[in-house]
Amino acid sequence: MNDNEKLWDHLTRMRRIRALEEKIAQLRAENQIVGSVHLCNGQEAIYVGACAALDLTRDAVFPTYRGHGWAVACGVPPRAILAELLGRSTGISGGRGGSAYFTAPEYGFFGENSIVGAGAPIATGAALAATFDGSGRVSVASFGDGALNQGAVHEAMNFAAIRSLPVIFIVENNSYSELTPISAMVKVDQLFRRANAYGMPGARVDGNDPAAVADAVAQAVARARRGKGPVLLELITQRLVGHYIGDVQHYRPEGELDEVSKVEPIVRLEQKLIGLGRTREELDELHASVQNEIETAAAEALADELAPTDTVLEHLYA
Ligand SMILES: Cc1ncc(C[n+]2csc(CCOP(=O)(O)OP(=O)(O)O)c2C)c(N)n1
Ligand SMILES: [Mg+2]
Repeated sequence: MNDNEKLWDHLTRMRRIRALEEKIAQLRAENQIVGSVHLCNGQEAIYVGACAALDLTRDAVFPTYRGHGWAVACGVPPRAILAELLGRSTGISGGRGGSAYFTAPEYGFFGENSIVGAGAPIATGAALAATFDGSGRVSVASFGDGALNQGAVHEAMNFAAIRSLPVIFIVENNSYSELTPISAMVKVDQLFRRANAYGMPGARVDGNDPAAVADAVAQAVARARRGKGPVLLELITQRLVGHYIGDVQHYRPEGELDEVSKVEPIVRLEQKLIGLGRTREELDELHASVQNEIETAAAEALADELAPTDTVLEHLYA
């Protein structure tokens, strides 16, 4: 693939994630989907860029509750994600995981998690296992800016560094932790500099540019596969929606959403592709075809059977 084709592929995947999130928002508003849902609109370039640099036949991604985009980027079919959120037995986790807890290890997607920061020690454990099993696997722990203040994340980064484990810590810095700006929580605004404290490299990357993300993650992966240990990547992005569906976002300064909408990753990538010779018609066609794909997936998932209630306790360990 040349650069133009690669960017087109990134755009297709980012559009697929956005269309899925928009459909999920609609299904939640209609109460077809119930419960708490966290969307990733605006952060798509991170998932698409990072997954382009991974070998998902052996690498493992550990996302958060805001994980639908990671799942799509890992290759989980949107239809299986929609069926999952709709509580259908055809869902990727049998309709038992829902929006925040589904898992698809066969795609390298090792489970969402609603405990802020909890993916970091799990990913570090998977990286430790990789040093024994000869798989060459690299683990990716992805979490938010707020999660960087969790004790478990510090412990995981320190352990990974001292053992030189093949794990990449990705901070999706969307500048908010629920309703609180990161500037109200930490004195140091360059979060990647915390890597120094553990003796690992850290870098800040434009998280709204999939090519920049892919480059940074590819370097980190190559380093980790050589046995050189972890890296902390701070990817700067914005979420274009509330923390959860229903969040009225009163905490946002006036005009902020308008500003971030101008630099959001899909708009930017489309402008770049036009500069490379693509036409507005081609871009609109892509948009329509991806939306159509998601509409079909949703219609099919809605027609599936609900997961049976008599098996609700299966696979439950307590
Ligand atoms: C251990 C723990 N503490 C608090 C919460 C409540 N909580 C849910 S999401 C969230 C914000 C996390 O912000 P960030 O890590 O920046 O991720 P983002 O939601 O922005 O993707 C908090 C505090 C939780 N789920 N788990
Ligand atoms: Mg955040």
